[in-house]
Amino acid sequence: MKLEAIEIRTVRMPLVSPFRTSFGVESVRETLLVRVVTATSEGWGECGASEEPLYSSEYTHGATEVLRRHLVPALLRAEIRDAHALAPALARFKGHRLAKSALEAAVLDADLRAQGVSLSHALGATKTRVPCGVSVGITDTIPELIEAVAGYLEAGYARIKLKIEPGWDLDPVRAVREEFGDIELQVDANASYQPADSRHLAKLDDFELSLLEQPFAADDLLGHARLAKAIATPICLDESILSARGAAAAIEMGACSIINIKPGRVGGYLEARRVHDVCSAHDVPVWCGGMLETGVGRAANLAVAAMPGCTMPGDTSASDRYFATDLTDPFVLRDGHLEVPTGAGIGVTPNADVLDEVTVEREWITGAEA
Ligand code: OSB
Ligand code: MG
Repeated sequence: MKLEAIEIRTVRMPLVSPFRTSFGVESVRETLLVRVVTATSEGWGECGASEEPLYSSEYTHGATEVLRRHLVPALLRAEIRDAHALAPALARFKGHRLAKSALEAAVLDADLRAQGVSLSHALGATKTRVPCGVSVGITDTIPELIEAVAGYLEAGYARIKLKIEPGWDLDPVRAVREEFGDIELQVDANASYQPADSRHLAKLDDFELSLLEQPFAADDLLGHARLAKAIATPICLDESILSARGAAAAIEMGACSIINIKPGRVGGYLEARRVHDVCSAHDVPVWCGGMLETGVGRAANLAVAAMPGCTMPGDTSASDRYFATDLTDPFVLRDGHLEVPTGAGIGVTPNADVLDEVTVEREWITGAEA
């Protein structure tokens, strides 16, 4: 495939409500979109990075910089045959998985659109609609949390994930369990605990949670393995899993029994499929995580959520959970499910007017400059 030009756009979109986690509050989603233009088609990818490097070391301006200075010029010079050749062509550049994923997603979208094949088909997805969960941020008070959860349950979400941190764990979880009874409930600590907190975390066993996500630091696989032996609640890893090889190691060590797949975190949708396959081979359930994506990233994530090993509802929530106006036609929750796009590529295209309105920076890079 001949890549003619690549556009990088920084967008800023207000969230409908501030999203608070143990590492900070996000009120505006600042991220970047990549558009790839070929002789016969065009493709879009979204970057999971945010304004500040709080979830991982990547952040929007850093991702823009590594794309413009290193990844895009190298890709244009590499003259790759298809999207599968992108990761090998960029492998000498260490890290920057969120940035690489956005670029690969755009190339994959362009490639699949040219072939008239949907991303879900290309990934071997088997579902046409997927049950959706919602990730509920930390609130100032428990009544505010109860109100937020009540709204999401009323909207039909199939499971609730509560963000926790030291000082915001047992009481809010107990309150939600008591108020709403037998709902599917899980918690995400975003690496905010220490192994010394293990006895405290074991008290979560009282609440029959589906899982405890990423209690310890990303590089503490041993700590997670020890905790998994000490508590009944299944451990799920997010930040720790950066590749299919890493997933295999974490599973073999007993560091987790469930994995949250975020395509950006593992460097792209093709590696996400490999993580899925490793997990399926070990009977480890997976689910598709989220990074507060616009409709562009959400469409692609729905293809991941539709893969056969994704047996738990993911963080692929409807457009109105995030934005008043999405970049694409809105994804609407029906009966707790979102439909998996069936069109070629990711199956959606950003609305040009909305996109221009939220764009704060844009640049084109062509083969000539590379
Ligand atoms: O840990 O899963 C996480 C959002 C940003 C960064 C990390 C995480 C999250 C979420 C939100 O939990 C998931 C979503 O709805 O996109
Ligand atoms: Mg998480």
